[in-house]
Amino acid sequence: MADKIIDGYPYIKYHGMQLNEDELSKRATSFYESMKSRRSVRHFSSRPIPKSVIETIIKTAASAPSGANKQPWTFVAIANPELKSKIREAAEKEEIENYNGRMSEDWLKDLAHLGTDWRKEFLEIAPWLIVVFKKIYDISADGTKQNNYYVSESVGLASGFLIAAIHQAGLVTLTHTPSPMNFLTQILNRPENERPFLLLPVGFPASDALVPKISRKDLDQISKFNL
Ligand code: IYR
Repeated sequence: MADKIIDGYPYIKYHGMQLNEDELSKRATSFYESMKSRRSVRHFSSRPIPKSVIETIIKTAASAPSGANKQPWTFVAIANPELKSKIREAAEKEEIENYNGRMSEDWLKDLAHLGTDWRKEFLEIAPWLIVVFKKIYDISADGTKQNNYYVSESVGLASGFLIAAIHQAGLVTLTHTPSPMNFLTQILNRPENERPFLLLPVGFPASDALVPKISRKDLDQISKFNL
């Protein structure tokens, strides 16, 4: 079918579903059941993951909505061992400072039950690292700056999609935010319009992986319904 033109812009038909309530409920429940088993995992297996799987996961992330559809993100996927070692070394250098003075006593107390510390061996063990960069502006082919909008919101949404895609594939990740993380710009040689946003190791969990015994808030603690 030919595109429909409105105000000079092309539109295509959106093929949505019109499910009955039973089907709706089944689908919502099944996705919830799947997503609620997701955990941030810090103990990785070094078992390799095909590049094609990482490509597909990134395509899912990039299906997220973004301000003015600018898609202001770059996903840098790293399997190269030398690069991973460089990233680990630089991240640990910052984290040593963080855990030994830059983070407040309250912050360290809030983290104690998660068992985190400055050591980030997962950055070398996990077969892939994905670094999400946000593009604070775009550079067009002729070198001029182009605005992006709601960049952090957009890249946050894409990162959520990325984490969901990793989980749905049967893999695990951790949203790691070494701070400051400008070392990623240098090591990965990214252009000046890109800022590191998140660093995610991706892989299978180690066979003896442990996760903290923690719970999620109840629905009535996190929602209000106005009928
Ligand atoms: N970036 C540090 C500290 C850290 C901070 C928060 I908030 C966490 O939820 C977990 C860790 C680190 O990665 O160890």
